[in-house]
Amino acid sequence: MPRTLPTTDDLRTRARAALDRVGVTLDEAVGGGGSEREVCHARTPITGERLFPVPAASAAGVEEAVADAHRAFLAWRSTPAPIRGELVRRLGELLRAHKGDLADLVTVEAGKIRSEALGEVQEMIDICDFAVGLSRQLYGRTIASERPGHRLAETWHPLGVVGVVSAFNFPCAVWSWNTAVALACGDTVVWKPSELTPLISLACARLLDRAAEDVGAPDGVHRLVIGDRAVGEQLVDDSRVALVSATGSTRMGREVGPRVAARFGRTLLELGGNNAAVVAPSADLDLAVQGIVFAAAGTAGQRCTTLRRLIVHRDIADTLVARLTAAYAKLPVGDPFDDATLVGPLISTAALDRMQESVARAQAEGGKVLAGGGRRFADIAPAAAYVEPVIVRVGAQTGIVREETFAPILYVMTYETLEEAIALHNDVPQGLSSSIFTRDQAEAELFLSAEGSDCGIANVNIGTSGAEIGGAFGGEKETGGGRESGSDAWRAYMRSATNTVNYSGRLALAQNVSFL
Ligand code: UN1
Repeated sequence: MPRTLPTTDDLRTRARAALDRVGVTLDEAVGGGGSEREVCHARTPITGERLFPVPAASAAGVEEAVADAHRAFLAWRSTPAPIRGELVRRLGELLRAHKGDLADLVTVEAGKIRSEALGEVQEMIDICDFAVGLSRQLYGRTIASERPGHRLAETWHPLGVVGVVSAFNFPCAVWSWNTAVALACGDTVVWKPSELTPLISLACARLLDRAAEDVGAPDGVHRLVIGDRAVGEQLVDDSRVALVSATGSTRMGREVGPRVAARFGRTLLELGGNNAAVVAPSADLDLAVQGIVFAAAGTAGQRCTTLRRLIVHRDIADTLVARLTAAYAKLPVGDPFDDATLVGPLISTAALDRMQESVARAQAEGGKVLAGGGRRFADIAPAAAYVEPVIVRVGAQTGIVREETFAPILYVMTYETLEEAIALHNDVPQGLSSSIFTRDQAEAELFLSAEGSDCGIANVNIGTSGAEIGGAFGGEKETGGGRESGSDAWRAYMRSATNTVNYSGRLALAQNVSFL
């Protein structure tokens, strides 16, 4: 088990080297004109300490960024979609060339273990490939007209400037899902990343700028605005921002949604999850244990798709729980750059406080802690938050179990009938991801049916996290209803127009209406 941590100086050197290779010069890093609103500090959860000051965009800088993106949109929307795809193809090439550098920055700033950081960059590469293909597949339908000599069709047009607001836990993949698809769709993007991850966003923005230069795309197809809540609010309230695609807490979405709706803008919301897995008596327990441990403890419980609730048939509950607690006892917690580590740090000590409060609430509500909870490395890195993932057995789906705590806490409950399990499963405010472990096909199909999981993602014999980019990603209820990434999520980034073309030479009104 890793016993030491890198020093903040080591991490600074590593981050600076990655930024250099990508082409980011920190001193000139943040464009967007005007005086700076304030300085934001890049920091690392590996030691909990600050790395570099990064200038944040001023109000004037945000205004300029939106104006630039809007100006670029007016040209970009008329660029043929397959030509737009060339920009995304070039971005994908640069992401491939800098995969290791970007993964380094993800690990430094978000604390992800190496394999997950590389996986996040791979998601970016994958969505670029997807969006290049999409640039030749923005299909509209031709519809049978009720009138002779008429053609009825649907056309998809670019929408405008897309404001992308992303969170610390997927500091670059979520940006890429939005940006690669938006660019192929003919939109331009203004990105407000999490204040906790400015360096990776500078690196991504630099690579996209380079791609735009290489293919001759208009300046302004993408702008980065680093800053606090005020920057996000400016995007939310700017009527030139046609779509606000925001990933974060349900609390954030509750503010963003109505504000954008008040100006009749569009939103795409990816908010909290409280994801569960049902484990049926027929489940392959070897597979279930592996799937559950990755989904619940992976990324230190900081995915929106993290497994937070386990609903286990009572006949196998003790066996499964014993196997899970044994697996948890061996989980290597520590330096995410160490290949042996599986659980890196939480993003902050504030996140650790919230985790401890939730565990205490669960205990007060009758829960029993079966594994984990100990803090690690507090002596050598008091500003960092390393914690052993926790399993809590609960008797009922009480208050805290119904909330999302962004930390590795797995609540375990039991059930007797599948109907009861599904009812428990759906009885939370959130609706992002779900899964069932079973070898009984009828059970699996029921879980996937209209009477089954009410989530945007429903899986069989695989955990709740780690979706591929090819499917649409998002969830229902307090998760916000948005769909990003693959399938036909692109439609959210475009506007459709219905066209009726009369080539008959005479006026025929629909529904046989006569007039004149
Ligand atoms: C998120 O946590 O915000 O399905 C996104 C997954 C990843 C994306 C998670 N592909 O876990």
